[in-house]
Amino acid sequence: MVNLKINNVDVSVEEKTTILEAARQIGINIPTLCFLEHNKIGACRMCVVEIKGSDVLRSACNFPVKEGMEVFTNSPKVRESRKNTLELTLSDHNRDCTTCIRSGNCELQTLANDLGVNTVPFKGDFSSDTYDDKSLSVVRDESKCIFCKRCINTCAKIQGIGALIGKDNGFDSKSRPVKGDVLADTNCINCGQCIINCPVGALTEKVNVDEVWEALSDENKHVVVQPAPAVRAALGEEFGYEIGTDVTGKMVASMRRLGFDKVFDTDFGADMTIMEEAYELVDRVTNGGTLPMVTSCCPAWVKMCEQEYPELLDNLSSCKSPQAMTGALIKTHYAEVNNIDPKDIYVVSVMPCVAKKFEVAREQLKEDDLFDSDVCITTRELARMIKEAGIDFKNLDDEDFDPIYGESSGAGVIFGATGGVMEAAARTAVEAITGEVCENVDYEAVRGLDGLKEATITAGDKEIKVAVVHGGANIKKLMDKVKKGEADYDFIECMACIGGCVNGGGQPIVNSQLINAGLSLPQERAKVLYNQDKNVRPVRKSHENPSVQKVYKEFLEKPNSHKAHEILHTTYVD
Ligand code: HC0
Ligand code: SF4
Repeated sequence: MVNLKINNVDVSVEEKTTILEAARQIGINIPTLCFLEHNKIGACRMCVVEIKGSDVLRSACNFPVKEGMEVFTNSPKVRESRKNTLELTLSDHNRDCTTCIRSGNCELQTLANDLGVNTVPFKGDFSSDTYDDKSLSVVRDESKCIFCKRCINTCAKIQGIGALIGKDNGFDSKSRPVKGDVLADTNCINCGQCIINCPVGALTEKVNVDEVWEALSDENKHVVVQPAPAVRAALGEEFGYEIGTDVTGKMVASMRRLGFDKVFDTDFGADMTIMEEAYELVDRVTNGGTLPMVTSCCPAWVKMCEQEYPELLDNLSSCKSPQAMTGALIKTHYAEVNNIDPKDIYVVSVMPCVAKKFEVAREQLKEDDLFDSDVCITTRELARMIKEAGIDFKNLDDEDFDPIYGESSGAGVIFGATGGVMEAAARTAVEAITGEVCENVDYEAVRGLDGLKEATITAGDKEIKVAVVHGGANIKKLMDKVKKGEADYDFIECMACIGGCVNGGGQPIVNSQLINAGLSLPQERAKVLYNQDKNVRPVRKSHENPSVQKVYKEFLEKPNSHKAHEILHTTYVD
């Protein structure tokens, strides 16, 4: 152990602990702006501290403790230095806070308030006013970039992509596309992890709220909405609920207040995906199809596969994602049964993901000029719509989804967490292979946040080797092995975001101080979904969902039927 004093208080910590971590142990939060576990670069100089005997202020985030050290986190010298640095940062920051999407949830704004910085003495033009909104998912505003490099290192280290790099030197340094002038010209996979790691409003989602308002006010349109599994696990955060609060009932009620004609559920589509995907797997395993089969419901992973692993495109499941399946069934079966012209139906997807904005626009997800889903907004955009409409979210009574396309199993809801698709698929595939009812449906081995999870699932005399991987860099490691024939799996689940969709790029943005202090967002939000699976949903297997059974009986005949293939399966871009 190392013994030191911080602000005259004795502290004893393990070797190699940083001053930042040591201070936290005695309840002192040293301010940070650039620091993240994967961005320990000491660039923002917000976390500087004074060490007795040294004239140089040190960055607490990457300076290790030493025996006998005396640290001051709040001395006049420290406070003055932080203020000067913050003023300098603000001098090249477009401070239009009143109209900024991150106002109220901006780490720079919070720091300026906390540190009492209320004037900016420097004047002059900003070093860049480049505004890049060509991507369908991510908008870049260089006038807000503070060059903390969080996005750069998230994209490179966590996602393994490297679509953003630091360009230019000194005062002009900004995060910029690795090639060309716009992010859309790079290998960006649209995951939006850069957005949720950005402390300011330099990276934001492409906002599609106006299209939704327009549809809602069009009397000739039948407007239906489908929220993804993970939305209900995080939407409450935008209304002051604790992280990990289930707000499903209020979410549904608020959607009705917004004026949607029907509130359906992507979880229903998740059950449909499982039906098609589990039978596709059984077919590939028993009839010698391309293995390993790899899930295709994460559009950021699909884009990565198309760009970097074209030789593995046959490994991708041909199933459309739940979001697309729900939309496709609404525009076919639902339209037919309710005698509505599919052209008059407008499907709004609410997703925890900004890559889904890219997915809804894919040509492959279009039939007779009609897209499966018409527009995709994020959890954050939904929250803004609810606020704009003046809906008192907290005081809404819980309501239920509308029948058939709003009914789902526990298997459908766990899709939103890493391992969920695999577990859901196992529940159906095992019974499809053995023809027997399986009592134990908890596949614990594929749950949790390990970057790579492996398991062997037994179905009668068959053993199915599976892997679950999340985070772009982890996916790449695994896919490089698959490419070389070094990975002996039958089925792989890939989700581009760490923790799966619960931690998607469209989810509420949480101040990094909480995450740096040990909060596991994916874990807290996933608990909501696993609780729904175990304690709330009437059934836990996709094939036991009565609505799924009804749709097959009335419309699709059976999983992987000709009709199911026409409506629910897709192709990829080589
Ligand atoms: Fe997901 Fe999905 S689980 S990708 O992670 O498969 O976005 O939540 O909606 O489509 O269901 C996101 C979340 C979805 C889809 C589902 C899948
Ligand atoms: Fe990188 Fe994902 Fe951001 Fe694209 S969306 S720049 S891939 S982190």
